[in-house]
Amino acid sequence: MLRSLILPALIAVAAPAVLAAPDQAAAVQNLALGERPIRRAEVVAFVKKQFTRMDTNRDGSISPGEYRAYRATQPAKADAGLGYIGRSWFDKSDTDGDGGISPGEAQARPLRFFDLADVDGDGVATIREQSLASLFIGR
Ligand SMILES: [Ca+2]
Ligand SMILES: [Ca+2]
Repeated sequence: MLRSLILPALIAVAAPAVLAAPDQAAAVQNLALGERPIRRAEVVAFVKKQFTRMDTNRDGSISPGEYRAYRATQPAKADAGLGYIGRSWFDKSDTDGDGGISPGEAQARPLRFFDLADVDGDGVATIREQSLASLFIGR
């Protein structure tokens, strides 16, 4: 419960920094694990971009049809890493059960995995930290 209050605040703080650094934002192609350190703000930026791509009718919510369409064209799991949309993504992400995925719901799980990886909580998941988390991610 507490987490659901804290996360939006963190997101609000992290997002402008990404927007102010277009070079870094543009470099966010994927969130593959084990290749380079990943910043928490990158996860937020990636999921936002991905959400926009998925929400083809631009109603601010991902429908089951939009989810399936994206799944059919997304990068391979190893390339997408933290951003991979798995088979159970929709059911696990729709935490309020309203049949759509909101931006907040879309961010919650990847950020949870990120926080799992970022053991020391400094906002960066090092390659070493990612290798530990990859044992849990995708299960
Ligand atoms: Ca939509
Ligand atoms: Ca929902």
